[in-house]
Formats: sequence, C-alpha cells, structure tokens
Amino acid sequence: MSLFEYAERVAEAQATKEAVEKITNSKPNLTVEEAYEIQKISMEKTMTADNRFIGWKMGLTSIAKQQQVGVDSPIYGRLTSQMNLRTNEIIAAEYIHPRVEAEVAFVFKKELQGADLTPLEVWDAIENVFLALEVIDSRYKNFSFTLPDVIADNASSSKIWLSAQAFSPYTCDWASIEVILKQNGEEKLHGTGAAVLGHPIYSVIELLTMLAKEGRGILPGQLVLTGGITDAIPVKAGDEIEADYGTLGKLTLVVK
Ligand code: OOG
Ligand code: MG
Repeated sequence: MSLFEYAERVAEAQATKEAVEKITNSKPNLTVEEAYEIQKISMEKTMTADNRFIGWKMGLTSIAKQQQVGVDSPIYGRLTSQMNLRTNEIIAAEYIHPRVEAEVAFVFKKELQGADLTPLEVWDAIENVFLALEVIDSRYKNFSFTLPDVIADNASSSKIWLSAQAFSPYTCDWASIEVILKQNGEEKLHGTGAAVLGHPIYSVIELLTMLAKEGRGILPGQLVLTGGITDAIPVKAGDEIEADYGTLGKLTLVVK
C-alpha cells in the first residue's frame, strides 16, 4: 500500500471510529518520516473552511505518558477547529476507547521558526496560556501502537477542552503547577508541570525543532498543546473527569 492509501485508511478510521490494525502490522519498516507524511496527507484531507488548522499538539512529553503507551520519544500532531469542544461534554459512543489527560497550552502572538530556540525566544512569542483537557482516542485496536503508527494517526488527537480563563505567561512558574486528575470525585493521578520535559516551554522548543526540519513553524494565533502531565484516564459514559490545577482553577469534562 502507498502512503496515500495508508492516509486514507487512517482518515477513514478517524471518521468512522472503527478501530483498525496498526500500520506496522502490514508495513513493519514504516519510518518516522513516512509516518509524518501519512499524518499530513490524512489531516489535510479533513481540513475545510469548517475544520481549519488551528495549531499543533505535542505528545509523549512526560515519562508517565511514554510509559503508558510504551513509546519513548515526543511526537507532534495537527489540531483543527472541530477538535476544539464548545461545551465540556463528550459522548462516549462517538469514540473508540477515549482517554482524558491534563495539559498546559500556549497561544502565540508572533511567528516562530527554528531549531534549538531558547525559552527567552519562545516566551517572547507567547500571548497567553490556557489549562487544557485533551481527549485522545487511538484509532488502532487495543490502543496499541509503535512510534510511527501513533504519528500516522495524528498522535491520537481527538478533542480539546480549554479553560475559559486565559492566563498571562507571568502568572506563575508553569513547571511548579500541580494538577490532580479525579474521576467521579476520586483522585486518580497527579503531577506537576515539570513532568513535561522539565518545563512545558521545552515542549514548544522540541516541537519547533521537529517542525524546522520541514521548514515549518508556528504562526500568530496558533495554539500549542504541550502534552499530558500524567498518563491518561480511560473514560466511559457516566464519568465526570476533573482536573484541579489548585489556585489556577479546575476543568471538568462530562462523559455521556
Ligand atoms: C499518544 C498521544 C499522546 C500526550 O499528551 O502525551 C498525547 C497517545 O497516548 O495515544 O497526546
Ligand atoms: Mg495529549
């Protein structure tokens, strides 16, 4: 099968929510570069005036996340406007095997491109910070994949629920923030911003270093999700997930 055919298979699984075999089952030598090409082709197919490109997400930027899925390098994915939830509700039946994770997200005011930038250069381009819950949903059977598989599947991207409040970058030390993830009132996981590559800002630096290889960068107005602080919680109908970010506030997601 060609990369185009794999891209079609992934795009169809994303649309129909029917789990498929991972690509490396039939193409064991799939490279990371080919996988990003599959991601690009499949995501560009879904982009229309009603489903615009809005930014990037980083994934597998914390040890907890890497251990959960057995893949130990950071990856990126593409975010589109229809992923951005309008209300804090999802319907479990519209997903294959959804999981929820707590993150920090940045919105940019300046264009930024280049490898190995410094925190100084990246902060200078950031307009504000949001708290985020990400819903991920691997299109592969049993939520099981290798590095190139998950890249091809747009890093399992599904939905995003952002805080209503936008924070100034200077609000706090984003490495020191603590988040407690609760499921139906019961504490399940907790972590700090430092779990994300030492500080979520380094996730953006890593993203830009990867994008620079393709001559790409971040444009003004674009969103970047920096990656799950803890591992992700599998959810089912009837669940309520709360991410408690202490004095910064709480995010809740209701699963119907
Ligand atoms: C890959 C997506 C990872 C994150 O924040 O680490 C991700 C997966 O776990 O399926 O979004
Ligand atoms: Mg994530």
